[in-house]
Amino acid sequence: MSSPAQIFSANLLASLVAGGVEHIYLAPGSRSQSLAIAADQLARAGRVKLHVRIDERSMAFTALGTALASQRPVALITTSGTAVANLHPAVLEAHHAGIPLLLLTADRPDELRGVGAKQTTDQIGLFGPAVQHVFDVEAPGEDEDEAASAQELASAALELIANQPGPIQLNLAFREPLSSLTPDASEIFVNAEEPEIFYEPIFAVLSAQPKTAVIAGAGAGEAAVELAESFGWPIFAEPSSGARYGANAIANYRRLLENNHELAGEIERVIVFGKPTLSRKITALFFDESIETVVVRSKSHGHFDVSKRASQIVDEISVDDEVDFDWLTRWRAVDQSFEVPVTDELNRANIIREIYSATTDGDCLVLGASRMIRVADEFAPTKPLAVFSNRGLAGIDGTISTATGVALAYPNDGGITRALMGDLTALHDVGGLAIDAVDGELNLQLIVVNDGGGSIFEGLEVAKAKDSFDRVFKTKQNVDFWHLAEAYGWKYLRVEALSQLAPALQTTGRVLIEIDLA
Ligand SMILES: Cc1ncc(C[n+]2csc(CCOP(=O)(O)OP(=O)(O)O)c2C)c(N)n1
Ligand SMILES: [Mg+2]
Repeated sequence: MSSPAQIFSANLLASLVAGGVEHIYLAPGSRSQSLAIAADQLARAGRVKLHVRIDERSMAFTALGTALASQRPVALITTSGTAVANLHPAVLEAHHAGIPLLLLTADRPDELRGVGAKQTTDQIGLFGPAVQHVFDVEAPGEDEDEAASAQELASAALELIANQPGPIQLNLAFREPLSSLTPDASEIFVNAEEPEIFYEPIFAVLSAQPKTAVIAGAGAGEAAVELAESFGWPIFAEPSSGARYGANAIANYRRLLENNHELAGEIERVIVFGKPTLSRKITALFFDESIETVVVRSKSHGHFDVSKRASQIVDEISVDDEVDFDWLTRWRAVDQSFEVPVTDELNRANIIREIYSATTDGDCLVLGASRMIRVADEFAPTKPLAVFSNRGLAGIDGTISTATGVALAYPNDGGITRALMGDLTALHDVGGLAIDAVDGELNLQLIVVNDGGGSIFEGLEVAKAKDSFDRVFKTKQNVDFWHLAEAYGWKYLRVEALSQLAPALQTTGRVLIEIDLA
């Protein structure tokens, strides 16, 4: 006999898959058993990719990476209780970076809530404003048409997420019997309709005169490049903007601004795409009273207006006259004059150069938070590459898992996912090294710049008080990355000279590359 829980779960997952979900993540538990069974059936039939993890926190970041790289909704299944809370860090990042996650959180039915039943807490409202919607779904029962209501729920969730990418919680109560072996989800085929998109773009016609710079933060995308190239404006693009390429990209913008080059003083207007967070000098432009700020709305990162001075918040831009291309010519010349001579020292700038030169079409990069992404912003060449980073909240958590999720979304022919991070960032997510063998062999490199703690804080005033600094900021660590890699079944390479880096970057499979900068 089929249990109502199983009928509901089989239809829900079959409908999500029909509606475009390609990856399901699962961490096991009893309350969510009907969902697990349905997910397994769909995966065995080749209709979806299922990834099973032990730790929900790491699982959620892996799902985040997959959704970030594929730009498609990814479903996550958890049991009730603390399992749900473990999704929270990734949910926050997904909320702030507009990453589509469908959280299927199993729960007890009404009669078991608030009476001390085990593994039961208030799961509605747990994520606060970090989820854009919570569906509080009652336990499926004998009398209802569970198949139809599950299908309606799936299409409502997919429509919401298509209109506003971010996390959505489907809190699903289940009553005994919690599962049955029928119906088989893989035999359910649902006709999914394309979700309706409710979106009205705002057009703006700007004056062609002001000397303009385009600023591309995280999630900016190619629209920023198109605008800059159409009107001859220089573009200052962060590494994970998806816009750091093309003839208008000013590779050395960061050093140029930091040196207060006079050309920077001539900027009269900035047009912002995405969420720029890496450079104080860029933020200063938004607060400069003599500079007009125009913000382009981002579907993923909301509209960025830190100084609350945006003269306009728009979607598409045209200009009223011819623009003066001499402005761009001057930027290009100054950009070239800021090129730094290349040495053969093992330093951060050269690490970035080697990684960018090894990475080509079909490969991709994941950049952890902290120091190295800033070094990339300063020294990375302009080159059209897929570069991902969690800049919604810029946490140092979940980076190994995010990179794994990106690699799982990129099952391309031999391409390599290279994830660059600091030592503390790597240690924060050691659990992410545990990968399900069923996921197959991944070409995934974890490049850990080991400088013995959090060196980004060396820029703080307190760094002068060395003892205090070492204890409460630097957090020195002595973890043996070789044994760590061994324990989790990863290859391990250690780089102590720059000449060793390029060959290490050609390693296939799963490898942890430790770069010794201590
Ligand atoms: C979850 C989380 N906790 C704390 C921080 C604050 N934080 C920012 S950078 C950093 C140190 C990172 O050290 P490491 O990964 O070794 O990078 P490094 O700067 O040394 O290259 C910390 C603790 C954060 N961003 N996210
Ligand atoms: Mg460090």
